Amino acid sequence: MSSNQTLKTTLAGFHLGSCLMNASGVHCTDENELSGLLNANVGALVTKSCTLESRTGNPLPRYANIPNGSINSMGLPNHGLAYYLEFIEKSQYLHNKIAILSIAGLSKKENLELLKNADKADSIKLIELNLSCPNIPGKPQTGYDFEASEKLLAEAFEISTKSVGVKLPPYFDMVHFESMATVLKKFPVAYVCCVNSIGNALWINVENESVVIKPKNGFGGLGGMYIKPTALANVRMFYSLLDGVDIVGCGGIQNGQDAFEHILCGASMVQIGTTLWQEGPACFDRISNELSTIMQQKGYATIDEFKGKLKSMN
Ligand code: ERO
Repeated sequence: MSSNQTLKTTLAGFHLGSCLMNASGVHCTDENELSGLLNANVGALVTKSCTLESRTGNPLPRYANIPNGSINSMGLPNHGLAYYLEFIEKSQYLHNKIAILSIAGLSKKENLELLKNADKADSIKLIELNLSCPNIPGKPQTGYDFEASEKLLAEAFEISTKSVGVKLPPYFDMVHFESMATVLKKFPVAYVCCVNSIGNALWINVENESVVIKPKNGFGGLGGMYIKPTALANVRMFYSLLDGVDIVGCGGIQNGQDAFEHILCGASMVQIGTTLWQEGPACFDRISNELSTIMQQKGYATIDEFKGKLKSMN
C-alpha cells in the first residue's frame, strides 16, 4: 500500500484500520478459520451466523464454485452461540480489530434469546442480526416480511444494550426498499449490511444435466460477480434512504475496483464472501493493494473523500 493512501474507516463508531472484512458464513465457522481472519489484512471480522445450539446444516454438497461466483445452501451449520462467544472473549485483546457476532435464530424467540445471552458477554461489542438466510427449508427470510422484521427489531432493541446491525436480503422493487427503510428508521440500528446472497437461484451443469448442490433440489443463494449490480443498488438505496446510518456493502467484490464501487455508492465497510472462499485470506492483501492503487491514481488519500459520492447524470 502506498504511504499516502489509507483504508481506515469507522463503523458504528468503532475506528477500524481497514474497510475490508469477511462476509458472515465464509472462513468463520470454526476457530481455525476465525484465527486466520484475525491474522489477515481486515479491519473487522464477523462470525458464522449462529443459533443457540450447534447445527450440522444441510446435506453435502451444499456449496459450489461456479464461473465468477458461487451457489450455496449450507443450511446454517454452526457451533452454537457459546462457541462464538468464547472465541470473541479469547481473542478480544489479541488483535487490533473488532470481532462481530452474527446471529440467525430460526424464530423471533430464538433471536431474542441469542441477544439476551450475548448481552451478558462484555467482550461482545457489535452484533450482526441476520434477517436474510435463504436456505432453511420451510423458513422464509425475515427481511422479506416487513411486519415480522419490525416486530423482531422492536423487541431486539428492547432487550439488547449492544450495538446491533442488520444483514438484509437484496431488494428489487422501490416500494420494498422504502418499506424496509421505514422499518429501520424506527430503531437505532448500528449499521445496515447489503446484501446477503440472492436467494433460491439455480445453477445447472449442462454436461450431466444436473443441479450442482444437493439441498432443496439445487436451489441456493447466489454470490459473486452476478450479484454486484444488485448489491450496489441496495447499498446506494439504503445509503440514500437512511441518512447517517453506516452501510456495509457485500456482493460481488472480486477486486479493488469492486470495493471502490461499493464505497462510491455509500459503503463504509465492505464484506467479501465468494472471493474469500475461493482465494483464502490472502485476497485481503490483494484487494487492499488494488483499492489503494485506484485511490492513488484518482488522488484520494482516504475513503471518506469518495464515499457515497456517486454522480448522477443531469
Ligand atoms: O445457508 C446458510 O448457512 C446461509 N447462506 C447464505 O448465503 N446466507 C446466509 O445468511 C446463510 C445462513 C444464515
